[in-house]
Amino acid sequence: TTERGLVMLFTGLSGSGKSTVARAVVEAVVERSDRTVTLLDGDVVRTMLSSGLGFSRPDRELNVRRIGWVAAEIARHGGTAVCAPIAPYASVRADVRAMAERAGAYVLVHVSTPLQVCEARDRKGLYAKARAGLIPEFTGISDPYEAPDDADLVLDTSVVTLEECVERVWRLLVDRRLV
Ligand code: GGZ
Repeated sequence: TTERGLVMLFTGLSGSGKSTVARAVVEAVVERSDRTVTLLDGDVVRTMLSSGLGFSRPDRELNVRRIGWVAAEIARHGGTAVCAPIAPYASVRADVRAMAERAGAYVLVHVSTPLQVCEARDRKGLYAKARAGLIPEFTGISDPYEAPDDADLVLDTSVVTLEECVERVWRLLVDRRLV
């Protein structure tokens, strides 16, 4: 039933690997199914869709709600939207779920890589800056991350390889008859 629209949201901390997993999932879905996929990745969204927004609670809420709205529109027309914002607030994720489910299917993936691993990786040096007080309201350090209790899948990239993450997401989509 590839005509049914699909929204997939990958939520997790900065450096958790959600963008990497999301990109690999997009590749797999494009290769293995007839679905057309739009990736709404954090960086691009913040440049194009949410330019001007910062990281206060209201700005994050607006950012994630915009992503959810665009994703739901894509799903409403039978497409697949893969989104990878931190999306730290449960209430906003619930709004996204509601918008998505009205339009098609919704799959929530929690990329649960522990903070200490994300911080040890510190690919962009942001955690060091946050610890030094140079970035206020940094998720996990000085700003909240509300872990979801409604995730369809939980992936800890410090324990599971990228390939296995992709296979687990793929199996979920197969089980739900979404691919
Ligand atoms: C968290 C921040 C912050 C603060 C800049 N807190 O690892 P990155 O760099 O590439 O991904 C992070 C990205 C988070 O943006 P999102 O749009 O995904 O966040 S939200 O869903 O909460 O709206 C990080 C960078 O932006 N970054 N400042 N204070 N991450």
